[in-house]
Amino acid sequence: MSTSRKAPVIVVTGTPGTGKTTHAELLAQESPIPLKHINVGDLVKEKNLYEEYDEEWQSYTVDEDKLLDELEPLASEGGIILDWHTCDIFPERWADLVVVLRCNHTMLWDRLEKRGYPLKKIQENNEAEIMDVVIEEARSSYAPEIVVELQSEGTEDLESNVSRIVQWIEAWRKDRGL
Ligand code: DAT
Repeated sequence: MSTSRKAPVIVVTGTPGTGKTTHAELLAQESPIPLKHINVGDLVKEKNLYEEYDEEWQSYTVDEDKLLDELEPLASEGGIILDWHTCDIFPERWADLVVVLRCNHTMLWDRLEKRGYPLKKIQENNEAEIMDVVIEEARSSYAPEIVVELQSEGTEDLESNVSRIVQWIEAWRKDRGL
């Protein structure tokens, strides 16, 4: 929570496949103020912010210090959407809103299968969704009033979620006299 930011930092999180990137892209288009969509996974790859690539899990082991250094100036400035499957490494002061997307696990399984994930990675993520891993992480890292859990199963969810966040942005700005 910062008093100096003129535009908010919105964290969009959730198990892989719940719809973070789809939401972040639409939100960036529909926001009343410019918001830059930062796909943290892509940033990690582009800027080599990882320690190694894990062949078995087909994923990068993120260098958290490097990642936080890279993001710090952007978060201080505000006007960003942070799209990542975890949120507990971000300092609490960065986030103005934390959106946790949820999806039923059969649908999630299909989405991850279509993405070509290896079976164990599908199973791990599916289990994480069932066990509420990301929402619990968000609730233990941020004030309850800024954490919002939203269903992301169909296009109607996507549209209503994004319009809800747009309304939140308008209220956030009004509260600050912007
Ligand atoms: P994430 O960024 O969380 O990994 P994504 O945005 O890439 O997820 O979405 C994964 C797939 O599921 C993609 O094909 C779009 C689809 N999808 C996600 N949320 C959806 C929704 N609410 N309505 C329709 N399709 C959705």
